[in-house]
Amino acid sequence: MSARDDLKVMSRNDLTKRLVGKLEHDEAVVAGIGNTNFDLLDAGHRPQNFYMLGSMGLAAPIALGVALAQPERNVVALEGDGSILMNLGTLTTIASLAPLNLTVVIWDNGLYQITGMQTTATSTVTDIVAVAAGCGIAQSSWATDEAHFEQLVNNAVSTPGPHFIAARVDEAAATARPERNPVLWKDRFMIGIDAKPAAG
Ligand SMILES: Cc1ncc(C[n+]2csc(CCOP(=O)(O)OP(=O)(O)O)c2C)c(N)n1
Repeated sequence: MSARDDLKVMSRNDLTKRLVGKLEHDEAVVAGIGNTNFDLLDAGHRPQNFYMLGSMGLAAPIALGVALAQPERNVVALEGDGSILMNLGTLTTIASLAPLNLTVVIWDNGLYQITGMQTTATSTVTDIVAVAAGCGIAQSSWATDEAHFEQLVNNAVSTPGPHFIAARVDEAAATARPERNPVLWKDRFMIGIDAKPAAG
């Protein structure tokens, strides 16, 4: 039993679109493997989006690196519960380095959905917000409904972080798929965040 048990299950795709709708400037968004990056693309490609193809648990550390390298830019990591569970140590690093411009968003469906719906520990015993707070990310919250999620995102992009937001989400099948070309996305992202000049 965890605090998660009583929370509203929301549409992952809808929440992703609400999040992207709150971005006003050149915020970088780093999305983890599978549904998180499928839905980010579905919300409309932005040059400042990076789609992690292939490895779990890397959205938050990549986003951390961008946040540290570009302290003037707000950076958002989107990650599934299974993926963040695979790389929990990154939460302690984020808490220790405490970048003011980083927000981690977790889509918690309690599943390793895209590899066959195996359940994760968040479906039973683990409260990922309590984990993040315990790692030292003081501003860690569950989103209780869509309006609260938007309020948390507004707060995250306008006040000093790091912020950690988790939402219980559904298992709807994603429809968009980024082209499976990691170098292409890396290059586009680097150009999008001014880390590499656009080819003349
Ligand atoms: C390091 C690593 N281990 C295992 C896999 C296989 N794998 C790919 S996606 C996935 C499940 C991802 O679960 P989650 O992050 O919760 O996202 P969901 O599929 O539920 O949206 C697994 C086990 C992988 N790609 N990388």
